[in-house]
Amino acid sequence: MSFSALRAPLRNARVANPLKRVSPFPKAQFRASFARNYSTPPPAGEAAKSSSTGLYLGLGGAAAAGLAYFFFATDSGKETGTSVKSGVQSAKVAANFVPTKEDYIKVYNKIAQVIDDAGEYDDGSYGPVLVRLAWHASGTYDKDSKTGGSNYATMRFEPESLHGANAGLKVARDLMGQVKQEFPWISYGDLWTLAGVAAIQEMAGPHIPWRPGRIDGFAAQATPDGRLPDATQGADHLRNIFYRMGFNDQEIVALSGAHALGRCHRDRSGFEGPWTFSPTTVTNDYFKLLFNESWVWKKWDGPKQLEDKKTKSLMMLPTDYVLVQDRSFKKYAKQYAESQDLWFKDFSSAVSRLFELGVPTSQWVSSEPWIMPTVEEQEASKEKK
Ligand code: CCH
Repeated sequence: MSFSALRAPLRNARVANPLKRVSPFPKAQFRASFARNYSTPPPAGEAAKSSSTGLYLGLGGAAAAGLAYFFFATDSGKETGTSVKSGVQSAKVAANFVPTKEDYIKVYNKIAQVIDDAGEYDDGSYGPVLVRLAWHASGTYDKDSKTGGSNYATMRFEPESLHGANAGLKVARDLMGQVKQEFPWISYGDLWTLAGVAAIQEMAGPHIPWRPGRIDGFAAQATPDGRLPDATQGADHLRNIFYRMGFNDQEIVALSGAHALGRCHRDRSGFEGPWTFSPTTVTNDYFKLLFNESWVWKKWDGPKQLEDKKTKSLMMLPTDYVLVQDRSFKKYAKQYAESQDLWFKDFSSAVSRLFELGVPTSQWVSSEPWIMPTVEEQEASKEKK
């Protein structure tokens, strides 16, 4: 497949100056001032609810493949009982229903609608927080023990939902809970990763090859705290974390470019602010800004982070900044700053792999990942017919 086919078209014209980009979403126009410290207060009882709502034993693509249910792995009698009941409900749905790619496209479209329907939330889009959900669900993978990853969607359960790194993700899990009600046959792991794919593609990023097959598991399959990166650390830590998942230096840098999107929230991670001026559009601005701006340590009462000297409105985490300090990382960061096409290509394949971590090959419903068409591409193809 040629790379141009991988790349989702931009919805709207962009302004050449990266510091003055126009967001493709009218609603998501970036706020000119950063007067608000954070946009969305933390929901009460973060994660407490999701851990009980998440017991539904989704089957998704795995059901389509005729895989067995995971009735045996259990934490408590209550959980087993609820899961078996949910499993029976799923089985009823699944008995007469084998989802096709068209069905997954319907879920994709619903997610795209939810992303855009964000009102005053952050920069007018739920896209970035959904990308973070998909990444945190997948990034717990350990290649040696073959534990963690996106297969069992264990972030539905405590204590994983309460791990410090997952603060704020209840927003995203609750949103996907709504989508799940409309499409009860999809597994949470498939739903969350498909949401990450839809968010990247609908925010003008590259296509991310994706396929269904994840199954929902139990709290017992959750991974211990500490598997996701700590933003206060350096290059060695990044390597330890990402090598454990099976990624190399180039892929670490490519994946980090996701910080073109979204922002840090004081009440979630303790850090504050966006990385780029267009946090709802996938661009290589993150890399450009790392090289083109002067970054200085922010003087404040929060954790150590950098700010751009010129506008003091953008931020970089210590782990972002090591990408231009470490020699090996810097080489790739420079290439991505110089070519958005190259970054799109590498980002697409690294994210696709990330979202598949921890899923046994036998579970996939198709031998090759699918390209899910964007909403715009679907409309264009309808018009042609
Ligand atoms: Fe990240 N990320 N991330 N990140 N991240 C944060 C937010 C987002 C680290 C730390 C943070 C990836 C890698 C890393 C997103 C995607 C990816 C925040 C702020 C911290 C801290 C959370 C808050 O306060 O809301 C560290 C350290 C690493 C090390 O590599 C990778 C990889 C990806 C995806 C491929 C996205 C998107 C956000 C924005 C979320 C939002 O709500 O706006």
